[in-house]
Amino acid sequence: MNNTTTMKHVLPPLPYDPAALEPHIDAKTMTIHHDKHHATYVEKLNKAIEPYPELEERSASWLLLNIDKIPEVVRTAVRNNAGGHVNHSLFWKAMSPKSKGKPSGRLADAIARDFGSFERFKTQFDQAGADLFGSGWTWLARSSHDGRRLVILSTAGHANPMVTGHFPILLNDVWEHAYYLKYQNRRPDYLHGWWSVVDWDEAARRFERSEDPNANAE
Ligand code: MN3
Repeated sequence: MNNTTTMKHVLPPLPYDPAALEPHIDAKTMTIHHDKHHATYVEKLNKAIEPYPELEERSASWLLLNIDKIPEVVRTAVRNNAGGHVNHSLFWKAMSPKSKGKPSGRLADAIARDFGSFERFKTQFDQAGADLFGSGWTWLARSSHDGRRLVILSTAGHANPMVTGHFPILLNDVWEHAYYLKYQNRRPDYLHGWWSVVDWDEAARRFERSEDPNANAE
């Protein structure tokens, strides 16, 4: 039976208008980023797993966490495109036009404890993003070891720190496609402006969920 029109993975809608994050992220960048880049990762992921019905039942994060179980011929495609899908799905939700500007509650306490202060955390996060060579992501994540402390990580391509036992709390896309139309080579300006659109309520919810060792990190 030919059932190839059934698509398992679906592009989630942007949770706000593409112009909602202006002036920090422009509408054209948001539209291309979501409607073209993210859409293509979803499309290519579905295509890669199409010959393997047993994989079509799996979530994108399951595919990343079990990459050694993926047939070798599609493993790279699954790693890159499931990673692109998971990371971008988190990224849209990590931002909001109604940013509170800083964390509150237990997440704020944990950031102060693990980085010294919120300002020091921001400086280190920006530095990680500026230092990342080529395309990748910068993360605030919670380690599953080291007293479950918060750490700043960078990953290349669409790698996700959940595969190394870290629960993502907050992430920034440092691929050029995330900022080049507006900022060109001025990546530090993009990183700086991005703080104005961080959804700290979402980060706080993820921090709470990270308390549960069995929580799905997707
Ligand atoms: Mn991107």
